[in-house]
Amino acid sequence: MDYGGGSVRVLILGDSGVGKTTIARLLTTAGPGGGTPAPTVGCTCGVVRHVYHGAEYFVELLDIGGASKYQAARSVFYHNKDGV
Ligand SMILES: Nc1nc2c(ncn2[C@@H]2O[C@H](COP(=O)(O)OP(=O)(O)O)[C@@H](O)[C@H]2O)c(=O)[nH]1
Ligand SMILES: [Mg+2]
Repeated sequence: MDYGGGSVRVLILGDSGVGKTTIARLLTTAGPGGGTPAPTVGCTCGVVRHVYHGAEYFVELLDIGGASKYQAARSVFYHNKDGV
């Protein structure tokens, strides 16, 4: 597949329990998945193909765990981002 538009990295950030994993599942699988998502430890990556103005983009969604005890570990995911 030709991703002529390149790749785009979007971070999904927020407190625990606000629905980050649910919206990541909706965007990447066209459905919320079954049941309550397990808590996200670290980061879960999803990929979605998006066509915009005739170009295909490879969109990486980084669903980043919001629990305060992982605060120090989160910054490793904040590099090379294109959106939040
Ligand atoms: N009512 C309602 N519940 C939601 C919505 N999005 C997520 N939830 C529920 O909120 C809880 C936490 O969702 P989750 O995606 O794990 O949140 P995360 O911790 O931010 O990743 C789960 O029980 C979800 O089913 C929403 O838009 N409306
Ligand atoms: Mg989560």
